[in-house]
Amino acid sequence: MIVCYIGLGSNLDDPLQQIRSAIRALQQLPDSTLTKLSPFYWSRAIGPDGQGDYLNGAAQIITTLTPEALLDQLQAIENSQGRKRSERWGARTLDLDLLLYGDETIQTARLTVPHPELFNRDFVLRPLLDLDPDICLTDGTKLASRLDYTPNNHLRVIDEQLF
Ligand code: ROI
Repeated sequence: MIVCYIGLGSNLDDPLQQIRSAIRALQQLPDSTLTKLSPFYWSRAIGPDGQGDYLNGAAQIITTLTPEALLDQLQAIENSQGRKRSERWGARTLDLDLLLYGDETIQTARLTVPHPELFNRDFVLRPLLDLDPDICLTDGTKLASRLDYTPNNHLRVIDEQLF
């Protein structure tokens, strides 16, 4: 069993409902168990102006799926919730990013793990650290040591119940 972390984000078509439905889908992933969910935050969009705020959080799962099989599952969930990949950095109904897959480093055409933007985004790092404050990369980098250096996207923890 491998411990994995998945980033969730939505800023279109009722983000609260998008994330609720994504959580239900993650609970039903084959050969996997959803073990923890972070608090969720509203965050200012990185990308073209005029987008609404994003709802962001993270999930911990344990799985026997390979990284590619897990990615296929995550993309199927995104697609089933109407994900379109049109504009780069444009608004989106649902984004599910494979952030960490055990302590593996993966570099293929489809997949870069650890996620390349991990250190640049507080809306990814903050929820990840909520799940595990001691989390480290294989090279020994403590993720907690990087939070002060990420740009501020003005995270506000949400009041609503998601799960
Ligand atoms: N901005 C925020 N705040 N949260 C996201 O999840 C997010 N995802 C993206 C881009 C368009 C880069 N901007 C984002 O893919």
